[in-house]
Amino acid sequence: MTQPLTIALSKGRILKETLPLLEAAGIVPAEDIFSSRKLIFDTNHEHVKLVVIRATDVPTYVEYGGADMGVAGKDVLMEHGGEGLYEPLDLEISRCKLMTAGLVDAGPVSGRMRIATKFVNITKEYFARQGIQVDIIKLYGAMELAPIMKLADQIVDIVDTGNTLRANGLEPLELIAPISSRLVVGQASMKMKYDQIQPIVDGMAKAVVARRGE
Ligand code: PRT
Ligand code: MG
Repeated sequence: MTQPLTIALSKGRILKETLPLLEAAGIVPAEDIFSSRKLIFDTNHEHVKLVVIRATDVPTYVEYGGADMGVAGKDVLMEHGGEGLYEPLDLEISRCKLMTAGLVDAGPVSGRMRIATKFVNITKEYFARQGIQVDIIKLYGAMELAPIMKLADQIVDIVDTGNTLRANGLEPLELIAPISSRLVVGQASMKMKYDQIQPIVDGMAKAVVARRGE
């Protein structure tokens, strides 16, 4: 029997690059996702639905079985911790870097460094691994502003071209991790719906390889 299958997609910049890979695996939304305000979409497969949600909510939905599988940035997955998830495929899309950054020509810091970021768990672990004690300040956006306003000495954020840093008088410092988007599958779903999930993983994997040659 075919069971219902739900795929959680990150809205925003990842979505546009994800849809062609899904299509290569034979899954096409029944209507245009970008011109709709709906959250749940039917597809060309009667039993397959797409939900389009905040990137940071994707691993949570998949972990708890609200969705069977999903697509999210490695940054989001690292911050979440990955409990309950398999990560069978690097989609090689939405590439960027997770980095520390600070003001250009910032002097040495006396005492504990203050780091502003939305990636609290990643930051804690990154500095702890080096035996450096830091105070972490959680922000939800515009991390670049924090050093300028003397809220923090450094930030941990996503860097792509580096233009955002430069435009604000900051420079990239250390690479924490190279980032790309990943396909994740809930561990319980993988057991229960393996026959439905594995062909989708295979189809997307083929598309990823084909894309490399372009
Ligand atoms: O925006 P929202 O709060 O809803 O969620 P989100 O920020 O998680 O979503 P979105 O769509 O902005 O990003 C989703 C994912 O895209 C991230 O989790 C990354 O895995 C990936 N990605 C790839 C990026 C970038 N490139 C990127 N350049 N995410 C963010 N940026 C931002 C970055 O935060 C910084 O402000 O772009 C700026 C840096 O870009 P450069 O080119 O100036 O260096
Ligand atoms: Mg964003």
